[in-house]
Amino acid sequence: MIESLVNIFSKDGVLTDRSDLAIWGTDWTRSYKVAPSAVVFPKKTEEVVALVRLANESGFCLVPSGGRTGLSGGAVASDGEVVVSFEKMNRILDFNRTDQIVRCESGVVTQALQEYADDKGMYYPVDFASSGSSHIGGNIATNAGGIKVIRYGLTRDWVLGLKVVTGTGDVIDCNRGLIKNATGYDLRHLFIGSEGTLGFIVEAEIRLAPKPVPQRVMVLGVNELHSLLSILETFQAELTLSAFEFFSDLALAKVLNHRSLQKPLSSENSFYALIEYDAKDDPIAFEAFQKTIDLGWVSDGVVSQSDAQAAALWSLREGITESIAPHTPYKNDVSVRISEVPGFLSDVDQVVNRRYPEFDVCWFGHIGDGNLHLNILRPDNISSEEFYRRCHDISPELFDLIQHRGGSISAEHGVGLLKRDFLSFSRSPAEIEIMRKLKSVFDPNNIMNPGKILR
Ligand code: 2HG
Ligand code: ZN
Repeated sequence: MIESLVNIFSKDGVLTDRSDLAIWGTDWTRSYKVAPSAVVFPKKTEEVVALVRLANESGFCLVPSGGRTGLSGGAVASDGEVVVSFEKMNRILDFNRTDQIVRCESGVVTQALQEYADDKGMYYPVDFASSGSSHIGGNIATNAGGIKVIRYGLTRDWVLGLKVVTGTGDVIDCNRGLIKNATGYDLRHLFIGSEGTLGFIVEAEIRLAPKPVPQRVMVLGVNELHSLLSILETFQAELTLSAFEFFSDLALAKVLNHRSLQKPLSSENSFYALIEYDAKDDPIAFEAFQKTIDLGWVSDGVVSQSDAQAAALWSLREGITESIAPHTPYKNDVSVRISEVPGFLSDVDQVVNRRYPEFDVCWFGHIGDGNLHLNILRPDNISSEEFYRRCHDISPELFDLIQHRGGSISAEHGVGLLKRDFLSFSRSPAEIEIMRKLKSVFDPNNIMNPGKILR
């Protein structure tokens, strides 16, 4: 197999050293066995096609790999697969100003796309803490969300075209940058969020937005979890928000310690809301702020006076994942519709207190999208394996609540390996059966990221 791979990618495009396999065979999850047999680095679509044909003929499996920042094990290779890294397919190919579309290869780093858009006087609004390393191909494969979804939507909303190599080695151009295209099934949307189980995304056409007006960031101290939604509604009633995030005092403490930062407020609060809005709306935002103080929902607040201060306030939220990483947390990325959030938060609070009494639980997330990140932190005296197993065993109780409220067990991180066995809490047997049939159409020999999403 290695010889055939070298024929396609030449010697320097195939890695088999144990240390390289350990790097490219995994993502940010740390709970799964990592055991690929090789890593390859295609430079063009033809090489991807040749690889897929070879894999079908020879019967080996492929795991697509982007920036490897995933949190659900979607890019983990545990069973002798060949990892296909797109980091050498990282060219931005062109920008059409009339269409406001940029065409790029899938290995372009999210931040590079954001900077390219900025250079062109435009804006790519999908943003998250891992923008500096995640790839646009990975974002598409997981339909990544992030911190601006409340205003700009998810990755799906910005993809106008996809070039894909399917699991059978066919190359298809989905939608070709069209805004309107009513010619039957939109295959583009099947690949968005498919986590590399149907084919390889090799190129994308991404719509850009006009540059936003200057933004302001406010951080508010909140004492009760259930006040968060009332605060959101108060602000949303008067102005358009670009973000509405929250984090708990434990999350804040971890970031302050990890990044050696100062507290944003002098008061102690159980929770914090981070709100971003157009700076020109300051008077309206200050009025809303006063209202939330008068109603007793907010105790204190701080507003950015400069871009640097706005970035400093954002780092309190964006630094959480890396700050808690040393605790190898068990991740939950769950969502319900907005109207269900208050009831859901109180349900979750009860489960957490009852089932995780000996674990610290770190609450944060995109509450404005109904999306909660619940990270259970591993105590030092429990091994990672034991901790993962215990949390996994408790998960169904949390997922029952989500099912009951019609929510999702994975809001934006994907199913991967972490949520695979729990898929039925969010998708019906009929849906799962259709998903299986779709998989067998695009990837009849099950060579594409096997074991992810579906067992
Ligand atoms: C975020 O919102 C990311 O910061 C990561 O989705 C969430 O670490 C997590 O659980
Ligand atoms: Zn998130």
